[in-house]
Amino acid sequence: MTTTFDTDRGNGGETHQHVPEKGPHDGADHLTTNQGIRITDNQNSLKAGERGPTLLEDFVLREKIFHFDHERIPERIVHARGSAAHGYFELNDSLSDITKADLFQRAGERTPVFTRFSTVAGGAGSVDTPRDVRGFAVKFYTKEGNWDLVGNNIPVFFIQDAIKFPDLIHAVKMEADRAFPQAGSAHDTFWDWASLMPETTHMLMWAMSDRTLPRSLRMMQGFGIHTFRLVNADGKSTFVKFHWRPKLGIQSTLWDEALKLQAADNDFHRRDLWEAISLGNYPEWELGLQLFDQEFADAQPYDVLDSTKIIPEEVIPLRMVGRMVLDRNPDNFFAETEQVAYCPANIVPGVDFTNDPLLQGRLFSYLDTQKSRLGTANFHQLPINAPKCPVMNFQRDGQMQMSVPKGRANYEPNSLSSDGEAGGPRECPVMGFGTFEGGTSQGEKGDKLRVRAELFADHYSQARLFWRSQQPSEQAHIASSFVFELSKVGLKQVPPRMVGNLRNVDEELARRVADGLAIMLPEKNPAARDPIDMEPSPALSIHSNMIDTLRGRKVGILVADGSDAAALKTLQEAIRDADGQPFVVAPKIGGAKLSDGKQMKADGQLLGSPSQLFDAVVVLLSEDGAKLLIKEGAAIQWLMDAFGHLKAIGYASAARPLLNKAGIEPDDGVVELDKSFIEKAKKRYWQREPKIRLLA
Ligand code: HDD
Repeated sequence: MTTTFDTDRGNGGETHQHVPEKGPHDGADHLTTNQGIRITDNQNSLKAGERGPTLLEDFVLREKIFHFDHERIPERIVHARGSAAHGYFELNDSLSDITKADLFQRAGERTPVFTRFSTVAGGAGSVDTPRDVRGFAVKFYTKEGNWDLVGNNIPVFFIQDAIKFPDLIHAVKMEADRAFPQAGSAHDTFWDWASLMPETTHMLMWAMSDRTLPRSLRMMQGFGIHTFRLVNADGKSTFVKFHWRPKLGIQSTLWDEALKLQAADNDFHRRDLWEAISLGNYPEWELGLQLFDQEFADAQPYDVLDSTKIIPEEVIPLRMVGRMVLDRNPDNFFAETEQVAYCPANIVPGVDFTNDPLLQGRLFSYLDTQKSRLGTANFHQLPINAPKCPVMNFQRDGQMQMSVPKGRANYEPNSLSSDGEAGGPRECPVMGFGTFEGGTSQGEKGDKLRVRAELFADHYSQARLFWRSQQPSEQAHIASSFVFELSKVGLKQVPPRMVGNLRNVDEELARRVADGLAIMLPEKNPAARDPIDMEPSPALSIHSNMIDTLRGRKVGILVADGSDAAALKTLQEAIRDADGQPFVVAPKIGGAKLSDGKQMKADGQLLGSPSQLFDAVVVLLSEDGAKLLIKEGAAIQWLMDAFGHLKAIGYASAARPLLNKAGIEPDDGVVELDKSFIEKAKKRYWQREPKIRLLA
């Protein structure tokens, strides 16, 4: 690797940019130490004699090992595993009537962003596809400074008050004494804690649904969760909730599929995001706003400052105002994805906080964590964190100070300019950030109290709303997830307590979970506030809102020697025409000799390309190919899994014996190959599930 200097990134000063080495003697730049000394030999340390000890004098070796020893920084306490990309936000509807934020003024204008997606519970090296909430953090580099919208792919949170966050995270992460399980909530401490905290119930419904098993980071929604404010030039405030809507629609995997994906590809989501961007299939989300005023807030049966509550879209529809496109992969994972430091307190004029007690606590936590993670109060100077607008103040010095402030002015006020020196920047009362001062009726002017407002005590109405808004196929997944998770709990008092809470959500759900665990239906736990029946919200269902498309999806095609070359070509073209990605799988990576006598290279070998990696599959085999693969367990499993994961299966008639061997029963999604396959491949076949799986 060679080191060059690139001054063109951010305003954080010079950065090292690593350029791949082109090979020996090909005119590449010289290898140097960090002091710029050219290195003659990068293969051998300096020794006393040919077989003698290595000498302390070898500064080239020492510097290299020293640097290597310090390459890691503490991983994030939560959201440690993540993947990110650069892109832009483009406004398509001016919001100047409701906010003075510069990025929301001019339709058509683009603001650069860096967006990081993450799992919550697992460590940085854990897998991509556990059942877990996904982080959805966007850093907007606006002309007025950085604005970070640090959200999740679920619109509510587990707790109402930040003081409970350390308890939540301690309970969900690997257990304190044994350091397992990694990256999952199916264990004693999480459910012990959650069952004692009825306010988690709404979020648990979402967490046990398919929302926590996204098919791709490109196919999930994002939410700012809290109620924020937008403030216009006249100082008028409007409440807002932020929503990101994926262009590709929401799509999730099945639980069995997610488990198998972990084995097939630890980096399934990271690779998918990287490859989509590399191929020019840029992921895209629309930004939608739910806007409302104090009068609306006061009229709701829940508190808009409570982060365990949504405002149904049917009540306040989304105003779509722009789109985010991610069009560039990071140049360096550590420098960008690892060192990016999001903070909900990074806000621009025209956007403001509310008194949501969860948000208020976050305003402290993130800045604090960056100091321990990145080691210095100057972390904002790292190129990925540096604003793309001027930064001018009198903050000085500190570890790893990268800028070289000039002159004597490091305090304010000063009168140095009257002596002809630079006096430095001054306050900006008109354009600067001004905290919204308007009164609200949220009680913030009262005495100092450690209490929550009365409406926060309703923990079940919205959990019930979520349950009642799901399709039967989704309800079966939720009930089964509760059964699975609670089946992993060894503390005998916990499952009945949890089911006792679920009786407040829905009796049928509680009964199904109790049956699945083979326990007696426990007493209903007393509710602090009786739930009310809210109007079901169809927008909360994934299954009824799925987009039938091949866009952004992959179709696996199994071939072997003798497969029909013309049929393969036609199929690949049809998939591409539908914006899908064909992926040819063969018993050998070198490919197969097709019917035209030509050898065709495969995209993946059968053993390393199980069908869970695809959204639909095709078996394009000749009679001989089918005879061969009927003896290959991986081919049979390939089909069984595709069927079990409710995917469309297309087949050439000669492949029928293989389908029979795999126990594939005919249904709407299993079709002999013709043009209709492309339409079939755009869907999942939920009606197949009860025939092949005993769900709770
Ligand atoms: Fe948090 C990271 C999202 C509540 C404390 N959080 C973090 C990240 C996301 C969220 C997406 C990763 C950002 C990245 O990619 O680097 N967190 C949320 C959401 C919450 C929430 C949507 C509730 C609505 N968080 C929350 C609370 C606290 C924290 C209440 C503390 C009181 N969160 C942190 C943290 C992290 C973090 C410890 C770890 C790494 C980091 O901040 O930079 O400060």
